[in-house]
Amino acid sequence: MLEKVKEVVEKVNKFIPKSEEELNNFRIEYLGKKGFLNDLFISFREVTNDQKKEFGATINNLKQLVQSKIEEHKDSFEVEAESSEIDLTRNVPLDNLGSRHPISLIRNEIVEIFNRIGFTVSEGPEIEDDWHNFSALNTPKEHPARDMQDTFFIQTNPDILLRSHTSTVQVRYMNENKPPIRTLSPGRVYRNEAISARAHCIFHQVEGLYIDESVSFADLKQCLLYFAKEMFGEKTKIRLRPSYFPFTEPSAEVDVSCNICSGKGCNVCKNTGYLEILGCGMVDPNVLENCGIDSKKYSGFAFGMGIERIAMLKYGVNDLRLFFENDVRFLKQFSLL
Ligand code: 2NM
Repeated sequence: MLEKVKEVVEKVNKFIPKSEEELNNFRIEYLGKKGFLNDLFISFREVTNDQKKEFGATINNLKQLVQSKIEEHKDSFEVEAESSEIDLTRNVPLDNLGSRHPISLIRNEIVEIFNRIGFTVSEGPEIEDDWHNFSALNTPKEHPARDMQDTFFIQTNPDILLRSHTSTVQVRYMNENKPPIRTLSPGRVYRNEAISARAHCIFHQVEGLYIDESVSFADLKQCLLYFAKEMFGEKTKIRLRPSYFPFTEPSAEVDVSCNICSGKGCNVCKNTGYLEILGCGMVDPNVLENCGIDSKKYSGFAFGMGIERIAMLKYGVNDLRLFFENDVRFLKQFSLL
Protein backbone atom coordinates (compact mmCIF):
# COMPACT_ATOMS: atom_id res chain seq x y z
CA MET A 1 0.00 0.00 0.00
CA LEU A 2 2.71 2.44 1.05
CA GLU A 3 4.56 1.57 -2.15
CA LYS A 4 1.53 2.53 -4.24
CA VAL A 5 1.14 5.88 -2.48
CA LYS A 6 4.82 6.67 -3.11
CA GLU A 7 4.29 5.94 -6.79
CA VAL A 8 1.37 8.35 -6.86
CA VAL A 9 3.47 11.05 -5.16
CA GLU A 10 5.97 10.62 -7.96
CA LYS A 11 3.20 10.97 -10.56
CA VAL A 12 1.72 14.08 -8.95
CA ASN A 13 5.16 15.65 -8.80
CA LYS A 14 5.64 15.24 -12.52
CA PHE A 15 2.16 16.44 -13.42
CA ILE A 16 2.00 19.64 -15.50
CA PRO A 17 -1.52 20.60 -16.66
CA LYS A 18 -1.83 21.86 -20.24
CA SER A 19 -5.27 23.38 -19.81
CA GLU A 20 -7.69 24.50 -17.19
CA GLU A 21 -9.77 21.44 -17.92
CA GLU A 22 -6.85 19.09 -17.29
CA LEU A 23 -6.18 20.78 -13.98
CA ASN A 24 -9.84 20.45 -13.02
CA ASN A 25 -9.83 16.72 -13.81
CA PHE A 26 -6.68 16.38 -11.74
CA ARG A 27 -8.43 18.02 -8.79
CA ILE A 28 -11.44 15.69 -9.08
CA GLU A 29 -9.21 12.62 -9.45
CA TYR A 30 -7.40 13.33 -6.19
CA LEU A 31 -9.59 15.57 -4.04
CA GLY A 32 -13.08 14.68 -5.28
CA LYS A 33 -15.62 12.81 -3.12
CA LYS A 34 -14.75 9.54 -4.87
CA GLY A 35 -11.19 10.65 -5.40
CA PHE A 36 -7.93 8.89 -4.61
CA LEU A 37 -7.30 10.65 -1.31
CA ASN A 38 -10.72 9.86 0.12
CA ASP A 39 -10.14 6.21 -0.76
CA LEU A 40 -6.82 6.36 1.04
CA PHE A 41 -8.37 7.85 4.17
CA ILE A 42 -10.88 5.02 4.14
CA SER A 43 -8.20 2.37 3.81
CA PHE A 44 -6.25 4.11 6.59
CA ARG A 45 -8.63 2.41 9.07
CA GLU A 46 -7.32 -0.99 8.05
CA VAL A 47 -3.66 -0.14 8.46
CA THR A 48 -1.91 -1.82 11.39
CA ASN A 49 -1.03 0.37 14.39
CA ASP A 50 2.75 0.24 13.85
CA GLN A 51 2.28 1.53 10.26
CA LYS A 52 -0.33 4.21 11.07
CA LYS A 53 2.20 6.97 11.77
CA GLU A 54 4.15 6.62 8.55
CA PHE A 55 1.05 6.00 6.43
CA GLY A 56 -0.76 8.99 7.93
CA ALA A 57 2.16 11.31 7.28
CA THR A 58 2.47 10.08 3.69
CA ILE A 59 -1.16 10.70 2.75
CA ASN A 60 -1.13 14.09 4.41
CA ASN A 61 1.95 15.00 2.40
CA LEU A 62 0.26 13.79 -0.76
CA LYS A 63 -2.81 15.90 -0.04
CA GLN A 64 -0.67 19.01 0.48
CA LEU A 65 1.26 18.24 -2.67
CA VAL A 66 -1.93 17.98 -4.73
CA GLN A 67 -3.27 21.23 -3.25
CA SER A 68 -0.09 23.17 -3.94
CA LYS A 69 -0.02 21.80 -7.52
CA ILE A 70 -3.50 23.22 -8.06
CA GLU A 71 -2.58 26.51 -6.37
CA GLU A 72 0.57 26.80 -8.48
CA HIS A 73 -1.14 26.31 -11.83
CA LYS A 74 -4.56 27.87 -11.46
CA ASP A 75 -3.25 31.46 -11.82
CA SER A 76 -1.34 30.72 -14.99
CA PHE A 77 -4.57 29.80 -16.77
CA GLU A 78 -6.40 32.82 -15.35
CA VAL A 79 -3.72 35.21 -16.66
CA GLU A 80 -3.66 33.45 -19.99
CA ALA A 81 -7.40 33.73 -20.29
CA GLU A 82 -7.22 37.46 -19.52
CA SER A 83 -4.29 38.23 -21.82
CA SER A 84 -5.85 36.46 -24.74
CA GLU A 85 -8.75 38.89 -24.42
CA ILE A 86 -6.55 42.00 -24.82
CA ASP A 87 -7.02 43.60 -28.21
CA LEU A 88 -3.58 44.89 -29.11
CA THR A 89 -4.89 46.78 -32.12
CA ARG A 90 -7.31 48.92 -30.14
CA ASN A 91 -6.65 52.70 -29.88
CA VAL A 92 -5.42 53.91 -26.50
CA PRO A 93 -7.95 56.25 -24.87
CA LEU A 94 -6.15 59.59 -24.47
CA ASP A 95 -8.12 60.86 -21.50
CA ASN A 96 -6.70 61.77 -18.13
CA LEU A 97 -3.27 62.66 -19.52
CA GLY A 98 -1.19 65.14 -17.54
CA SER A 99 -0.36 68.60 -18.85
CA ARG A 100 2.68 70.87 -18.89
CA HIS A 101 2.65 73.67 -16.35
CA PRO A 102 1.82 77.02 -18.03
CA ILE A 103 5.10 78.49 -16.74
CA SER A 104 7.01 75.66 -18.47
CA LEU A 105 5.02 76.18 -21.66
CA ILE A 106 5.82 79.90 -21.80
CA ARG A 107 9.47 79.37 -20.83
CA ASN A 108 9.87 76.80 -23.62
CA GLU A 109 8.22 79.16 -26.09
CA ILE A 110 10.54 82.04 -25.11
CA VAL A 111 13.59 79.77 -25.32
CA GLU A 112 12.56 78.54 -28.79
CA ILE A 113 11.99 82.07 -30.09
CA PHE A 114 15.48 83.17 -29.02
CA ASN A 115 17.05 79.88 -30.13
CA ARG A 116 16.05 80.82 -33.68
CA ILE A 117 18.30 83.89 -33.55
CA GLY A 118 21.27 82.13 -32.00
CA PHE A 119 20.72 82.34 -28.23
CA THR A 120 21.48 79.24 -26.17
CA VAL A 121 20.36 78.50 -22.61
CA SER A 122 22.69 78.89 -19.62
CA GLU A 123 21.85 77.94 -16.06
CA GLY A 124 23.33 78.49 -12.63
CA PRO A 125 22.79 78.09 -8.87
CA GLU A 126 19.78 79.53 -7.02
CA ILE A 127 21.87 80.04 -3.87
CA GLU A 128 24.34 82.80 -4.72
CA ASP A 129 26.85 85.16 -3.18
CA ASP A 130 26.78 88.93 -2.93
CA TRP A 131 29.30 89.37 -5.76
CA HIS A 132 27.35 87.51 -8.45
CA ASN A 133 23.97 88.96 -7.43
CA PHE A 134 25.02 92.59 -6.73
CA SER A 135 28.64 93.74 -6.83
CA ALA A 136 29.52 92.41 -10.29
CA LEU A 137 26.26 93.94 -11.55
CA ASN A 138 27.29 97.47 -10.60
CA THR A 139 24.92 97.52 -7.63
CA PRO A 140 26.70 99.43 -4.85
CA LYS A 141 26.53 98.55 -1.17
CA GLU A 142 23.97 101.29 -0.41
CA HIS A 143 21.61 100.32 -3.22
CA PRO A 144 18.00 99.72 -2.07
CA ALA A 145 17.85 96.41 -3.98
CA ARG A 146 20.27 95.04 -1.37
CA ASP A 147 17.81 95.83 1.40
CA MET A 148 16.89 92.92 3.65
CA GLN A 149 13.31 93.82 2.74
CA ASP A 150 13.86 92.76 -0.87
CA THR A 151 16.41 89.97 -0.80
CA PHE A 152 16.47 86.71 1.16
CA PHE A 153 19.83 86.41 2.92
CA ILE A 154 21.12 83.43 4.85
CA GLN A 155 20.76 84.57 8.47
CA THR A 156 24.22 83.50 9.62
CA ASN A 157 26.06 84.79 6.55
CA PRO A 158 25.04 88.05 4.83
CA ASP A 159 27.28 87.12 1.87
CA ILE A 160 25.01 84.20 0.89
CA LEU A 161 21.56 84.82 -0.55
CA LEU A 162 18.81 83.47 -2.82
CA ARG A 163 19.33 85.07 -6.24
CA SER A 164 16.92 87.94 -6.87
CA HIS A 165 17.42 87.78 -10.66
CA THR A 166 19.02 85.38 -13.15
CA SER A 167 21.62 87.99 -14.21
CA THR A 168 23.83 86.04 -11.78
CA VAL A 169 23.99 83.27 -14.37
CA GLN A 170 25.13 85.77 -17.00
CA VAL A 171 27.85 87.11 -14.71
CA ARG A 172 29.12 83.53 -14.46
CA TYR A 173 28.76 83.07 -18.23
CA MET A 174 30.76 86.23 -19.03
CA ASN A 175 33.48 85.12 -16.62
CA GLU A 176 33.81 81.77 -18.36
CA ASN A 177 33.26 82.66 -22.05
CA LYS A 178 34.71 85.09 -24.56
CA PRO A 179 32.51 87.21 -26.87
CA PRO A 180 30.60 86.87 -29.09
CA ILE A 181 28.05 85.88 -26.42
CA ARG A 182 24.39 85.16 -26.99
CA THR A 183 22.90 83.54 -23.94
CA LEU A 184 19.47 83.14 -22.37
CA SER A 185 19.05 82.41 -18.65
CA PRO A 186 15.66 81.12 -17.53
CA GLY A 187 15.15 80.22 -13.89
CA ARG A 188 13.53 80.65 -10.51
CA VAL A 189 14.26 83.82 -8.53
CA TYR A 190 13.41 84.95 -5.01
CA ARG A 191 12.26 88.26 -3.55
CA ASN A 192 11.03 89.07 -0.09
CA GLU A 193 7.59 90.33 -1.08
CA ALA A 194 4.12 89.98 0.39
CA ILE A 195 2.18 87.45 -1.70
CA SER A 196 -0.70 88.95 -3.70
CA ALA A 197 -2.42 88.63 -7.08
CA ARG A 198 0.53 90.50 -8.62
CA ALA A 199 3.56 89.51 -6.53
CA HIS A 200 5.07 86.33 -5.14
CA CYS A 201 8.25 85.62 -3.20
CA ILE A 202 9.21 83.03 -5.81
CA PHE A 203 8.81 83.65 -9.51
CA HIS A 204 10.44 82.87 -12.84
CA GLN A 205 12.57 85.03 -15.08
CA VAL A 206 14.24 84.84 -18.44
CA GLU A 207 17.19 87.13 -18.99
CA GLY A 208 19.03 87.55 -22.26
CA LEU A 209 22.53 88.81 -23.00
CA TYR A 210 24.20 89.66 -26.29
CA ILE A 211 27.83 90.83 -26.45
CA ASP A 212 29.98 91.42 -29.50
CA GLU A 213 31.93 94.21 -31.23
CA SER A 214 29.69 97.23 -31.98
CA VAL A 215 26.38 95.92 -30.64
CA SER A 216 24.00 98.90 -30.61
CA PHE A 217 20.73 99.99 -29.06
CA ALA A 218 19.14 99.53 -32.52
CA ASP A 219 20.12 95.83 -32.35
CA LEU A 220 18.40 95.60 -28.97
CA LYS A 221 15.25 97.20 -30.32
CA GLN A 222 15.06 94.92 -33.38
CA CYS A 223 15.73 91.85 -31.27
CA LEU A 224 12.88 92.71 -28.90
CA LEU A 225 10.50 93.63 -31.73
CA TYR A 226 11.18 90.21 -33.27
CA PHE A 227 10.47 88.57 -29.90
CA ALA A 228 7.21 90.51 -29.36
CA LYS A 229 5.90 89.60 -32.82
CA GLU A 230 6.76 85.91 -32.38
CA MET A 231 5.21 85.81 -28.91
CA PHE A 232 2.10 87.96 -29.33
CA GLY A 233 1.48 87.97 -33.09
CA GLU A 234 2.74 89.60 -36.30
CA LYS A 235 0.73 92.80 -35.76
CA THR A 236 2.29 93.51 -32.35
CA LYS A 237 4.01 96.87 -31.86
CA ILE A 238 6.51 97.76 -29.15
CA ARG A 239 7.21 100.97 -27.27
CA LEU A 240 10.31 101.80 -25.22
CA ARG A 241 10.24 104.09 -22.19
CA PRO A 242 13.41 105.36 -20.48
CA SER A 243 14.11 103.60 -17.19
CA TYR A 244 16.90 102.82 -14.75
CA PHE A 245 18.76 99.63 -13.81
CA PRO A 246 22.16 99.61 -12.07
CA PHE A 247 23.57 97.17 -14.63
CA THR A 248 22.54 98.90 -17.86
CA GLU A 249 23.02 102.39 -19.33
CA PRO A 250 20.88 103.53 -21.03
CA SER A 251 17.98 101.45 -19.73
CA ALA A 252 14.42 101.09 -20.93
CA GLU A 253 11.12 99.45 -20.15
CA VAL A 254 9.36 97.77 -23.06
CA ASP A 255 5.60 97.69 -23.66
CA VAL A 256 3.74 95.67 -26.30
CA SER A 257 0.51 96.80 -27.92
CA CYS A 258 -2.40 95.25 -26.04
CA ASN A 259 -3.41 92.07 -27.86
CA ILE A 260 -6.86 92.13 -26.27
CA CYS A 261 -8.08 95.47 -27.68
CA SER A 262 -5.29 95.73 -30.33
CA GLY A 263 -4.24 99.10 -28.95
CA LYS A 264 -7.69 100.73 -28.77
CA GLY A 265 -7.78 100.68 -24.97
CA CYS A 266 -9.50 98.25 -22.57
CA ASN A 267 -9.48 97.44 -18.86
CA VAL A 268 -6.53 95.00 -19.16
CA CYS A 269 -4.25 97.74 -20.56
CA LYS A 270 -6.05 100.35 -18.42
CA ASN A 271 -6.95 102.26 -21.59
CA THR A 272 -3.32 102.89 -22.51
CA GLY A 273 -3.31 100.41 -25.42
CA TYR A 274 0.03 99.04 -24.15
CA LEU A 275 1.22 96.42 -21.64
CA GLU A 276 4.63 96.36 -19.95
CA ILE A 277 6.49 93.09 -20.60
CA LEU A 278 10.21 93.55 -19.90
CA GLY A 279 13.20 95.68 -18.91
CA CYS A 280 16.37 96.10 -20.93
CA GLY A 281 19.39 98.22 -21.71
CA MET A 282 22.98 98.42 -22.90
CA VAL A 283 25.22 96.53 -20.45
CA ASP A 284 27.08 99.05 -18.30
CA PRO A 285 30.83 99.03 -19.15
CA ASN A 286 31.54 98.52 -15.41
CA VAL A 287 29.64 95.21 -15.57
CA LEU A 288 31.63 94.07 -18.60
CA GLU A 289 34.94 94.95 -16.88
CA ASN A 290 33.85 93.25 -13.62
CA CYS A 291 33.28 90.09 -15.63
CA GLY A 292 36.60 90.19 -17.50
CA ILE A 293 35.36 91.62 -20.82
CA ASP A 294 37.17 94.53 -22.50
CA SER A 295 34.56 97.32 -22.59
CA LYS A 296 36.64 99.31 -25.11
CA LYS A 297 36.38 96.49 -27.65
CA TYR A 298 32.97 95.05 -26.83
CA SER A 299 29.48 96.32 -26.12
CA GLY A 300 26.27 94.44 -25.44
CA PHE A 301 22.64 94.55 -24.55
CA ALA A 302 20.65 92.67 -21.94
CA PHE A 303 17.01 92.23 -21.07
CA GLY A 304 14.93 90.52 -18.43
CA MET A 305 11.30 89.48 -18.16
CA GLY A 306 9.04 87.70 -15.68
CA ILE A 307 7.61 84.48 -17.09
CA GLU A 308 4.49 84.75 -14.91
CA ARG A 309 3.77 88.19 -16.34
CA ILE A 310 4.01 86.93 -19.94
CA ALA A 311 1.87 83.88 -19.06
CA MET A 312 -0.81 86.09 -17.46
CA LEU A 313 -1.02 88.22 -20.61
CA LYS A 314 -0.93 85.31 -23.02
CA TYR A 315 -3.46 83.12 -21.17
CA GLY A 316 -5.61 85.86 -19.63
CA VAL A 317 -4.84 84.80 -16.04
CA ASN A 318 -5.55 87.57 -13.52
CA ASP A 319 -4.06 86.10 -10.34
CA LEU A 320 -0.39 85.11 -10.15
CA ARG A 321 -1.03 82.78 -7.20
CA LEU A 322 -2.78 80.32 -9.53
CA PHE A 323 0.64 79.40 -10.96
CA PHE A 324 1.85 78.18 -7.56
CA GLU A 325 -1.20 76.41 -6.14
CA ASN A 326 -1.19 73.49 -8.60
CA ASP A 327 -4.97 73.16 -8.55
CA VAL A 328 -5.70 70.52 -11.21
CA ARG A 329 -8.82 72.39 -12.33
CA PHE A 330 -6.50 75.25 -13.37
CA LEU A 331 -3.67 73.09 -14.69
CA LYS A 332 -5.76 70.77 -16.85
CA GLN A 333 -6.80 73.73 -19.01
CA PHE A 334 -3.26 73.65 -20.40
CA SER A 335 -3.57 70.05 -21.53
CA LEU A 336 -2.34 69.59 -25.10
CA LEU A 337 -5.60 67.89 -26.11
C1 2NM B 1 16.81 93.34 -16.75
C2 2NM B 1 16.80 94.62 -17.27
C3 2NM B 1 17.98 95.13 -17.83
C4 2NM B 1 20.31 92.26 -17.36
C5 2NM B 1 21.62 92.67 -17.27
C6 2NM B 1 22.38 91.55 -17.31
C7 2NM B 1 23.86 91.45 -17.26
F1 2NM B 1 24.22 90.39 -16.56
F2 2NM B 1 24.34 91.28 -18.46
F3 2NM B 1 24.38 92.53 -16.76
N1 2NM B 1 21.57 90.52 -17.41
N2 2NM B 1 20.29 90.95 -17.45
C8 2NM B 1 19.10 93.06 -17.35
C9 2NM B 1 19.11 94.35 -17.87
C10 2NM B 1 17.95 92.58 -16.80
O1 2NM B 1 15.72 92.76 -16.18
C11 2NM B 1 14.58 93.51 -15.96
